[in-house]
Amino acid sequence: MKKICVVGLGYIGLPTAAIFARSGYEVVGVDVNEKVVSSLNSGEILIEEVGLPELVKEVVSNGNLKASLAPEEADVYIIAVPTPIHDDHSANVDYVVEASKNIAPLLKKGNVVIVESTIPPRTIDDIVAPILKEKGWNLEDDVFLAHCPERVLPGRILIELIENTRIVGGVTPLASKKAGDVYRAVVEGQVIETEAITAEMSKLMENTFRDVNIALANELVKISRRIGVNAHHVIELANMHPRVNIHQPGPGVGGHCLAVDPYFIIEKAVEESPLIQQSRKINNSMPDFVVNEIKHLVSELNKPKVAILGLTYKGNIDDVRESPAMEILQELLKKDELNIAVHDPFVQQEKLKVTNYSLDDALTDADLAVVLTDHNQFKNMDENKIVTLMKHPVIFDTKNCIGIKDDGPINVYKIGNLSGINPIS
Ligand code: SAJ
Repeated sequence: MKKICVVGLGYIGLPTAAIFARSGYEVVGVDVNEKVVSSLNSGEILIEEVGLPELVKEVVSNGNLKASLAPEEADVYIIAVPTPIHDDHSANVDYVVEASKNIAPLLKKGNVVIVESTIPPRTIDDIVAPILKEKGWNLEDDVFLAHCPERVLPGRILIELIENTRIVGGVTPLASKKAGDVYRAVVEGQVIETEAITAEMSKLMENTFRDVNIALANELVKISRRIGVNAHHVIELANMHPRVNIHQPGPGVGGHCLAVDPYFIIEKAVEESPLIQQSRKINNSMPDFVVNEIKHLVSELNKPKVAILGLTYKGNIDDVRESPAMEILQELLKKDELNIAVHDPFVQQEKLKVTNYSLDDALTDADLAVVLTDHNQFKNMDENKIVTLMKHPVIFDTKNCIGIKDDGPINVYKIGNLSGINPIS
């Protein structure tokens, strides 16, 4: 049985550690956060992910998974620490560097080191490999280094960790093979071997593809407003073509992946990436677009009440990182003429500076309700209740997700169909 040391017990490291532990490996999970370590050792976790609490309880109680503040000697090391961005949008790989330095003294001949964190192209070859070489390790024959990017969707992590295809890019073909074999023991999807830089770039291009595609949809929203066509119908019809797949427009692109990863490519090839840069700008402009639309809609009302429905970066999760909804909220709160009431069924009150009202309280006497996240609760709202509670029953749906039709007593404005809309009076 092999021993695996997973460095970083976040959204990726923890489920990864748990899955290897479930398969019978001896796993030690490492984190700098004492609370994460102590709670894990008592079988508790601090993040939300479907099925994870039960799995962690099981593998901690059967002794296969334990947590520690420092890495331990193992056969395989998996680094899954965050790679945030600096204010200038360049990648901050400090945690990857620190993790590599911490494990370097523990290495033994035959060990496999895998970086799962999302990293700019050439990070494995130019930054991680030299750290291990500095300790005297020969990366041809003795220690096997590879990048294997995580590709899972929050909410489906335990399923996708097993089912998705994994790309394993080693610094040598043997490293790809050795790292690939680590995943082959637990992954049911394909495990494909390539070079480190190809693995780094393919991961970044997956998220960049979505970001650019969403930018196209968001640009269509603005064009549609100008020329008077319903962007949602346009996308629906265009997507009936077997080779067209335009993504959905919205209030912006959030999360720690799509809104971040394209910058990792841009920083390495500024002149060659105008399309990727422009797409980031378009998506970053959407919160302002939504704020302006809200201002327009309530411009004829005195101290209007605006109900903000949804704050997370996407539906049915509790994550507000890089959330365009949070940006929109911050902007609206600056406007004294507005009375803002927020409701998000997933976000805990302690994470917010404003009150998280119940849906009913947020809607009571509101002049406008703005849906910023496609939580299931908003898709199935009760029409009669809205009419009873709101002063003006008007909904601005920026996610094109609510079930309420525009032919009843409620005015529903969709983000892709805003041409010629008059302020509420
Ligand atoms: N969004 C749109 N329109 C769309 C789809 C998404 O505006 O048509 C917005 C969402 O509302 C959200 C943002 O984009 O604000 C990102 O959401 P997402 O569901 O596309 O992705 P993430 O960031 O939760 O996860 C992505 C996934 N990548 C791909 O699907 C290619 C996931 O598989 C990756 O593991 C993850 O990034 C990551 O960690 O890189």
